[in-house]
Amino acid sequence: MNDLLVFSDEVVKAKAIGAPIVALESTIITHGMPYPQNLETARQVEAVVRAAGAVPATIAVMEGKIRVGLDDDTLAALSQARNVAKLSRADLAVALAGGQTGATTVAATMIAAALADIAVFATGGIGGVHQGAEASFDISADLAELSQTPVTVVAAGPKAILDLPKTLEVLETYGVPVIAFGQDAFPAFWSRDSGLKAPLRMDSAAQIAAAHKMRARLGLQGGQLVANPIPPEAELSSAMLAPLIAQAQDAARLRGMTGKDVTPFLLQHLLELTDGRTLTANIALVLNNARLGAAIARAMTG
Ligand code: PSU
Ligand code: MN
Repeated sequence: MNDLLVFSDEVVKAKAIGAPIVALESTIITHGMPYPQNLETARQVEAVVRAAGAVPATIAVMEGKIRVGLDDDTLAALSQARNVAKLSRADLAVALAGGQTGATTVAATMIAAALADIAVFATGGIGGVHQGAEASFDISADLAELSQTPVTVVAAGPKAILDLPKTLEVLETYGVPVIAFGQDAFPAFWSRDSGLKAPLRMDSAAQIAAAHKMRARLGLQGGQLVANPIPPEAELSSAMLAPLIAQAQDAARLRGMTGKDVTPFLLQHLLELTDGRTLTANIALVLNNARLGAAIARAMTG
């Protein structure tokens, strides 16, 4: 494994002293946000993790290696690169065997984090069950990953472009603990309240860390999903978003979008329909998740 994983100096040092580490994904950089906001956000997320007393490890596949912790030049290059591969569980081995470069989704980042012995991962939103999945069968590999890889993922809920009740049902079937942080309602990415009750609620990082460790003691596979509501001042109303989400879905259907292209297409379309307001909210919620991720990582080591 050592020849496949390449750690940044900062992560090597953190590992040597058992300091808390937070994994971060790269698909949000290459497919989730436009340049230059993607680069600014990636840097800010790392700064927030450091300010909160943990070490950031942004994960990507570069020339056939899993890089755990990226230097600023690599981050800058990734943020501007075009046609970067979006790597999920199905693609990871193929990309590595072929010496390729690509961004890791939530699923692939979880796999890499687990290999690197990193227990906590912060991102924006996870993939889930798409609207119309009963016909399209479009269910993100992120959900199956949460059921088998022991990483606690901090997100602002599944992206609001998804079918949230179905996403919760699949997570329940898979036995994934879905924990709303500090409230009863299940958050919906750009909005604090999806109108659904979260299956579980926790109010402290220590509780989340303890539950993560207990799963390991029980020999249970899989991780936890922490759904951290977007800060109130950054929230977008779901009433305002709902018709725009429907419009974006129609556009995706009309263009025959399928597979990996669906999520990036919907996010980009919504950014245009809201004059960038979904992007501003997305940035705020990622930073908020990075802060909570650092607190959980600290509680794990403490
Ligand atoms: N969160 C964001 N923006 C994103 C993603 C998450 O705020 O772009 C990415 C993640 O990498 C997630 C992926 O794993 O979208 C889900 O893609 P799909 O629905 O194709 O599984
Ligand atoms: Mn999909």
